[in-house]
Amino acid sequence: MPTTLRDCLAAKARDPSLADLIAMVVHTSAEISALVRRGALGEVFGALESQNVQGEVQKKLDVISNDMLLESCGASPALMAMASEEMDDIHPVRDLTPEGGYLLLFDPLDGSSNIDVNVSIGTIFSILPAPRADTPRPAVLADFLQKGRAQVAAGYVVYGPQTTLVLTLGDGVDAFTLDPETGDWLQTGSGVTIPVETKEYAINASNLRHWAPAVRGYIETCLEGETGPRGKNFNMRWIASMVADVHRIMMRGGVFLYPWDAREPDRAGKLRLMYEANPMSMLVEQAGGAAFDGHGPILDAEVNDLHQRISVMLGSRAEVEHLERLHRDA
Ligand code: P6P
Repeated sequence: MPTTLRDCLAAKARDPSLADLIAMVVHTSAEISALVRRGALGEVFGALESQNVQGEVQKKLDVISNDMLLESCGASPALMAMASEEMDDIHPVRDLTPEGGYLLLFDPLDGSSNIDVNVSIGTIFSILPAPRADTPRPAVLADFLQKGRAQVAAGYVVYGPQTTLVLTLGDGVDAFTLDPETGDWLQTGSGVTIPVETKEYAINASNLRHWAPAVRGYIETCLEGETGPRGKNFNMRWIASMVADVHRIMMRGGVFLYPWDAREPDRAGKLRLMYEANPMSMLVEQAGGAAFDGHGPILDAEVNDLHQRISVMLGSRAEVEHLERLHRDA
């Protein structure tokens, strides 16, 4: 009999209120999955007039899934505040206390540009410890500005042919698949590990002319194949949905790159640190991989802003270490 998510959380989460919060996020993801599956039948397609803090047009389902997470997770007693890609400011839930608690950050629907064309998308979440406050006070933005290494849990739910949760509480990575007949989350992966070597990379190759020399040189040597300096042929995949591209890497290895590029020279990268790169990097490191921002480990990146961007190169450890050497020698 497969292990259920609840049993796994009971065994791995030292704090039952952390298990409760994760269970709430995952339960809501199952509800989001049901909306995604209905697609055009559910009148949730299309874009709104509004833009998010990133300046991106918001899809109806972006905002709907964001509001679903706000409403459901707010009931979790240890949750002090939330932050989301879809909200400019933090969302305080209850006052900080001497006992501490948790801060929840999420990208409610990553890859949402793929919603209307039936390509896998997903929810990414990160859980940070809430500061302890001797005198109760609402959480403030500065409470969120913690390095990725401080996360107590991270995960994503990919809405694809299966609805799958990949989760870490800092003690390895487990995978669970939603049984559409019973609504149960059943364990389908335990101690998930990323192969150290790979022959597969994921990058938006149309940006080649904008990349820094180290990245351009890396891709060009991959393209030279077995007759070139890498001595092996590579394959390329790009789904343009981070949660789907990273899931492939978690399951079979590979390296994912969304590096700095010259289109936005003052911006470190396209992807967001707090609720995309940090949770994915925790999962990747816990699975034996590596995650690099062009200077050092993503999980050690300085945090200055809730919505700051970062350059992302993550996946199979040997391939990321090769990229680190190229950047060091550039
Ligand atoms: P591009 C989706 O919008 C996203 O934030 C990530 O999920 C994805 O990896 C990336 O952007 C795709 O970006 O420039 O290839 O469309």
